Amino acid sequence: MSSVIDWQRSGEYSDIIYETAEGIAKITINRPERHNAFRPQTLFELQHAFNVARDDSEVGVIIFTGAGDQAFCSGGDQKIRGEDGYLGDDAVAQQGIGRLNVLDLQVQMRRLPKPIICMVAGWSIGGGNVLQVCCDLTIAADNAKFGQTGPKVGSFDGGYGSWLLAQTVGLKKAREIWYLCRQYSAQEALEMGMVNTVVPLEKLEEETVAWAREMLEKSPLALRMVKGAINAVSDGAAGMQQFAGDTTMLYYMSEEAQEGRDAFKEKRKPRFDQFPRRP
Ligand code: S0N
Repeated sequence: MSSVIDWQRSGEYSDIIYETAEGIAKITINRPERHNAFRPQTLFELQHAFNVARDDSEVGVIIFTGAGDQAFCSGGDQKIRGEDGYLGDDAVAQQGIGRLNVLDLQVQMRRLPKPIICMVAGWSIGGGNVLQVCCDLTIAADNAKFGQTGPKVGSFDGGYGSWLLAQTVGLKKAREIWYLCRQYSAQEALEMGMVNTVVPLEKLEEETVAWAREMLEKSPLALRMVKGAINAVSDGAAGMQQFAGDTTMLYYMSEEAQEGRDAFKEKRKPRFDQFPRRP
């Protein structure tokens, strides 16, 4: 894949790569020898990188991808799966306690108020495909293959991996994907609405960056609100809480809210009668 943009690398990571250019952050899982399977350390680093991208006011769109052209991500690293979750190198793992920390990453991606584009070459499988489903948009290369393996390898995702997938591709198709554990081509994924477009592998980054640039021309607050609104429907009270927080942020930005703050600081009664009672 040739690069169409001058990525600048930053951060100290072992399992991922963090790069930025032109208002776009690119986060890459970098474990190609395991088809970019994630372990606890990978997920800690991904959480850190997504936070960096969230806090960077220069960044408007995030691309999430995997190293190489063989896989976006093959899910949880089965070689370090313990009795109750995935074992890492940290103090918790030393006690023999496993983690299921991909769920924290999924929630973080859903709540992150900037669009995330999943850029998929090769495999998008298991918990990796759930991460793909959690992204706002997906651009697939023509060599991409999608599927869930849980019932084959002794796991399942009853959260976003089940019902968000069902919301994305429909109930019958979601059941088929989970019950049969088949693998689907990029074209099939497009037809079932799991991805937005399919492009030749050599055009993958070019197309993804083009979509990111197109979004960067749009109003950041409008994109934030649309993401929050779409997710609020499926995230229930947590989604509404996030969306309500966004309305509070907008209210803080108004002169009306600032009058309340100023009146408190100036020890006077607020003059809210200067603001219209809107129809
Ligand atoms: C992707 C597959 C189909 C590709 O097959 P292919 O092309 O024949 O390549 P391989 O030779 O199999 O793979 C190349 C090398 O990569 C290693 N590898 C691949 N996938 C993994 C993996 N997931 N873990 C560890 N290693 C992996 C291969 O072993 C090989 O290396 P060598 O030759 O050195 O052995 C095929 O690889 C495949 O089927 N992979 C496994 C896919 C899978 O089952 N993934 C796990 C599914 N489950 C999850 O993701 C957990 C769900 C989860 O995260 C979760 C859900 C709910 C709540 C919490 C959690 C949580 O865990 O946090």
